[in-house]
Amino acid sequence: MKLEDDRTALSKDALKNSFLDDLFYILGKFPALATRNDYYMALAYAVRDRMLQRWISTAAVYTRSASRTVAYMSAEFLMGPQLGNNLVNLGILDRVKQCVGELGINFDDLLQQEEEPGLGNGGLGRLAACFIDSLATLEIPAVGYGIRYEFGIFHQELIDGWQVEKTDKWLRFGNPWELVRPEWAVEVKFGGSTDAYVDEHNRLRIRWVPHKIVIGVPYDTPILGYQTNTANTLRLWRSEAPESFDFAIFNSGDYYGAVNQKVESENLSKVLYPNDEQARGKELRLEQQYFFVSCSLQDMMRILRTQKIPVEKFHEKFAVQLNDTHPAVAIAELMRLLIDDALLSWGDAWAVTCKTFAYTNHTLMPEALERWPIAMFSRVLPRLMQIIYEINAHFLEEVRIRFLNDEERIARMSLIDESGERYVRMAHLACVGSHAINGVASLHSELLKSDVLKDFYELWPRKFSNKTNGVTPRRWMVLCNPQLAELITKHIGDGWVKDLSQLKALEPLVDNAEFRARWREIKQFNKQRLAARALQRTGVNVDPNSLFDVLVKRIHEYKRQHLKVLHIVSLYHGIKSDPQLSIQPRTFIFGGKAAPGYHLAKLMIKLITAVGDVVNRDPDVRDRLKVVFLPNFNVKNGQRIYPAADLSEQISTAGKEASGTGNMKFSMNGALTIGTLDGANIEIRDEVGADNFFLFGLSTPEVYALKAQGYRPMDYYNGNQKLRDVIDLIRSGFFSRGDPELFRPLIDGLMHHDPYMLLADFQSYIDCQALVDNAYADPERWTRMSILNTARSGKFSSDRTIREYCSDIWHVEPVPIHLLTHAEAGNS
Ligand code: F58
Repeated sequence: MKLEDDRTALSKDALKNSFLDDLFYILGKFPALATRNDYYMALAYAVRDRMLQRWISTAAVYTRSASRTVAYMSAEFLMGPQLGNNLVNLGILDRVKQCVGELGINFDDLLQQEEEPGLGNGGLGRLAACFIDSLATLEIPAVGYGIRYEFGIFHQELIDGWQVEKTDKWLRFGNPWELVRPEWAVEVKFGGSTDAYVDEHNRLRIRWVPHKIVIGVPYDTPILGYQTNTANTLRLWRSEAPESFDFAIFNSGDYYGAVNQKVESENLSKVLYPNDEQARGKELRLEQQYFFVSCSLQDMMRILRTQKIPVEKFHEKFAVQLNDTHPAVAIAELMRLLIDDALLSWGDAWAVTCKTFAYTNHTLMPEALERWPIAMFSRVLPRLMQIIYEINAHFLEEVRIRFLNDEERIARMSLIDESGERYVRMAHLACVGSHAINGVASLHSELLKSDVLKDFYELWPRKFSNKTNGVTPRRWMVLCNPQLAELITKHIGDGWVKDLSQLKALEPLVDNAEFRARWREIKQFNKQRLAARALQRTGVNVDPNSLFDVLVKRIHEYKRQHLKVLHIVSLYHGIKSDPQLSIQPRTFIFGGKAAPGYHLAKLMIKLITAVGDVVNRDPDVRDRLKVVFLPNFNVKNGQRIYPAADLSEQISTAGKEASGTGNMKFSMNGALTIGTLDGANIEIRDEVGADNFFLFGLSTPEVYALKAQGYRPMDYYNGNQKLRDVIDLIRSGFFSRGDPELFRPLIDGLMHHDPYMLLADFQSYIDCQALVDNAYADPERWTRMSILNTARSGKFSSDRTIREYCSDIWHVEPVPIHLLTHAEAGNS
């Protein structure tokens, strides 16, 4: 009994004992020799023991229960560091901090030691991470299925103001949070051919004779809910070569050939594609997608067998959510497993499949919709190609009957794009094989219905719904902004952490001067912390009393980081022309990665840093304006940045950003937003009130109308002196040491094409920034607005989002877990 207590108890003494025990018996070190990483690992193992007790209890209950399980399939899970989050969810953060301190170790150093698993590009991957946190917190049986990339999103460095990519070796020092489960490995087929044969029962069957087989090995990470006993699983697949496969080559004496086979198989899960748009025509990417999808569905089949549930009831056990189209090949794969392996009829298999899947779309950019060349698809996945053709034949028959041979419509809707080179359209496959389709913010869902997926909406209007994104308040408030969390809890209790709508109770406190003062003090503290960090990382000294104006997200033309630059240059030009110009001192903070092959995005980074180099050095302005680009924006850095922001920049062209989630993190942490009517900005503004939001720019209908009437950016340039000054200054080479060529691709692009209409929105943006200045000049007014932003951000908890998915799409119920003792676990 004693032993059990020590390994799982949450008391200070027990935790301290475990920590030292793990240092001795897992790391094999004693304090005099222990490195900071040894201490981090020892603490992680001590925490993991507490989690494993919950994990085992959860597994025991789930194995016994027939309850429906959510399988969240995503090619990306941008988890961020685990230690702090697990401590928050276990409710022992402060206690552990104290313990570690008493042992003479700096707790923050240990948190810093963790290499974050950056297994995602941006919003989509981070959303998956927030969702699995909420699923566990709401006690919903769920598994996250994905890929255990050996290299996550690249590490960004800035050299001479240019982005340079370094590999992300996140597994270098080991990963204490995962457990490998080789006993549940599965085989995945690739390439080769198919043939038809008649089996011993006289049935016509298809055999897939692959060119290669790869083994998928599951690596499991426990995902703890906040103050619950639920610990769900994130199951990520790593690819390995099958041992037997090498034999033939080995025997022929081709040792290198055999080893190469192994290397090739392991390549599959080697690296995350760093594009935040479609990786066009990359065969390895298609192989990655099929690999994790096939592994995951086979895993679900194994679970059905264990629980003695017939495959006909697959959909009763599992609700599979497709996080965009990257896992959409799952629709064809489940059909293959049901038909070829489980011998269901086409009709029965199709009914099960459609009741299993639901699809979330995350983009409105037509060029970002995934499609695979037919030639490649057939070569890599010959059996799946056949199944997709068959699905298409059945589907087009339905369209034909419904719309009476409307051939244009049929061509538009077909799963196969035949307008030129032939492609498989993954979004169409996802729509056809799912019973539910959703967008991620209200405007986005409307635009899916009226534009991107219009034909599908006309065919199946009831499949469509909106699920506005959310973020987890555990990581994005409690963990990253502990002082604010404490202040809130002091005034309204701690119920808000699980029910964010309770933040509403803060509203009356805007009239409490003491509360406002403390609110400001906390923001100031967070700003000082970020300023210290900025100095350390960039050498730029920023003033924590200046307005922190922050733009952090992937670098993309549609997100318009260069519009922000135009604003900075206009202020710079303004001060140079009139040194008495009255403006609020501002620090412009940028962060974000550019896809390595996206040249214009990389040039945007160079433009930001080049403007920064001039502005930060110029004695006429440097006390009023500062520009910093914080390298390597990731979850860990985000946790320092959001709480320190005064102003959140959400300035995409209306109709382009599906939702955004950074916008929510800022607002929750008391930053005010300057933004367009795009994505979830609209809903944020609806919630916080128009008075507490800085709105500018064209609306989506205005953008469409302007485009339709023939947009001529030159007209804006010619008609606006200020805009001309700004463009001309950049174009002259002033920020590029006299080289007028450097930024020409960007500037010429704006003057002659400007697909994202920066010039059309320029004046409105500048005017709106003047209103921001005014508001910031009155600290009491600003603080009121800041408090109201937090108080009214309750809607943007991912708990709310997940509740909606549960009731409208997945039809799943909570399954509470009680903690098992050793003895009970042994008997179950
Ligand atoms: C993002 N998409 C949307 N894609 O841009 C953003 O508006 C939304 O808030 C977020 O999803 C969550 O819904 C996004 O991050 C990717 O990173 C993909 C990675 C794989 C290739 C295609 C893009």
